[in-house]
Amino acid sequence: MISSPVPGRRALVRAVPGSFTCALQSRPTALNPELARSQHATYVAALEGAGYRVTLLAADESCPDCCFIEDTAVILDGVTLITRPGAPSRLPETPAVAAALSQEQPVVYMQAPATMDGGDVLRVGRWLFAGRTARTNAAGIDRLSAVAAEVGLEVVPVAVAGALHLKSLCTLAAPELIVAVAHRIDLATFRARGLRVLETDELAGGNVLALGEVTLVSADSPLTASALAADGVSVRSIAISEFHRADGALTCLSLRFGAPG
Ligand code: CIR
Repeated sequence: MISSPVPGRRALVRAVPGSFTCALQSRPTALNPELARSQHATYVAALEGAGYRVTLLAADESCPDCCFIEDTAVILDGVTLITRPGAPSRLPETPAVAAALSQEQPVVYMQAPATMDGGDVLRVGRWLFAGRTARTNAAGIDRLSAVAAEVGLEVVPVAVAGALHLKSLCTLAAPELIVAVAHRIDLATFRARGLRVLETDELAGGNVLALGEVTLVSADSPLTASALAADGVSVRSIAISEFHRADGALTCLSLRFGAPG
């Protein structure tokens, strides 16, 4: 078990605002910022336990969704693309994130009408699978493709229906192993590239966070955790129920350098 920082592993997270009660939700239910903060603290501790040096950005009360920081940027090799989140209420989240990320490596921007949420970008090796969703449009994917090409990465567009983001449905669980919610996405895209896919029937199971030696799994997807463990993946389950209630998941709570997934 790792408990001290591993060189190259850094993560940026953003605190949960009191206004989290007004976060975007596909199914409105009451949200509890205090519970979310407690779960966020556990999440940060898990990143640190996996060797990540974590920087915490202050919350912005005028941005109820600001803790879902993954959507504001796509970190590539030597350059970071600051996105234009597809929900207008989330556009003001990006300047503070851009300022923090520009300390690490050069940042470039996306211009209107392009939109993209980072939750739609799944990196596997040299591929960037990019979900076409209500949040990420064709111009956004074109911009990502242009920036990615400059650093030798290839964008593979993926059609996504009935989910907020591509990574709501599938993520990287271990090198060359994708975990995906069954029957919700065309898995041929992954299999054609030699990737294995572990399908799960649990909705919360499609979003896991591979951190090197350990992969975080939502406590709401115990069967996925068991299946991954049986496949040889070292898993750790953590509770993020309050973020699920606002359509969030594990990957969306951080931006990571040096992470495999
Ligand atoms: C939203 O609707 O934008 C937020 N309530 C949830 C964003 C979750 N982001 C992610 O999974 N990458």
